Amino acid sequence: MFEAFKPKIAGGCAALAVAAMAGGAFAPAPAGAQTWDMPTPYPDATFHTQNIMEFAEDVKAATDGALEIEVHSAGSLFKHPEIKNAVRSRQVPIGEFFLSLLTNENAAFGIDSQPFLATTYEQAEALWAAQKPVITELLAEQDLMPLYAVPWPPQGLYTQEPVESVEDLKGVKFRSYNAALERFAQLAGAAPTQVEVPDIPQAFATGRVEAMITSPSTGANSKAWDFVDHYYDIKAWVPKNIVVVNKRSFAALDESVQTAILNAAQQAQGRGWQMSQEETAEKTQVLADNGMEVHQPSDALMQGLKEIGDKMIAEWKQEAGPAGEEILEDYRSRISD
Ligand code: PCA
Repeated sequence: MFEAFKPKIAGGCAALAVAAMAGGAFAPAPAGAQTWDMPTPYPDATFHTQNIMEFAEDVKAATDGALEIEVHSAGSLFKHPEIKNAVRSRQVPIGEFFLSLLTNENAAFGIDSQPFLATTYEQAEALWAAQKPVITELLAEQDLMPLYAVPWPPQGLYTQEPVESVEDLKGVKFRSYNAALERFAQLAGAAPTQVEVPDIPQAFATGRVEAMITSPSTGANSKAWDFVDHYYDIKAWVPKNIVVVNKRSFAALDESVQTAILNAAQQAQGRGWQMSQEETAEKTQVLADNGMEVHQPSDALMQGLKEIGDKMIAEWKQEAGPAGEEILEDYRSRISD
């Protein structure tokens, strides 16, 4: 069990610390510094995690140390699928997760993982602008507030054997990370299995999976060249991580601390999008430098994958109903401007 706020001894003043503790696990220390535990799903070398560490430093600096955010990366404090509920129930005040994991709660959360809907950063930005108001309301129902969201680089295909068309994916054991990717793999005739990022090397090493779709970042950080030879730059979608805060935890902070968090979040969002774009070419090069064959996909492969994407968007619309239609319309108006 973790306390949302850990009172700290400020300036060696024991009386203050005692007073803070008497306030109970969830009461903010009246004058001393406090620490927020922040669970995140991805390893330290991930640019998202590095961005969060900078965010934490910015908050500490802007509040003169009044609020310290302690980052617990790679699912070390809570497993990835538990992070959202841990923030919701105030076991921790803040956390990061893969936004489209919540698609089972509402299809609006998963639109950024729909194949070939938004495949560039510009489109991803328009999609986020259209999606944000809807998911902000949905999260508010759970006492959660989004602080910022940052995309992964466009998702590519990693395989052991060359892939000329979708048929070549038949029966292949495929690593999945959310419901949309699972559906995508199924429709391609592959056999999907859910595997979190820290477990990727082990899953390949033991033969549980033979192929995956993920960013050049996750491929490079997982040393994909140890397991697969081919990378296809299919730019399938640009999914996001989101950082959320518990609304009650946030409301309990001094206004100046709240402002510091919001400012740092805005900076982290801008910095994160920039880092993501820089990663795309850099990490693709790392794959090549380590001996992987980096390919542009064949027309036949892209056509087959896009047919799967069309089917999935139709299914998504059914599930998302009028709210989904609204997001799509807003998105389309933004990219046609
Ligand atoms: N990396 C994460 C999510 C998307 C990505 O590029 C993963 O593979 O799980």
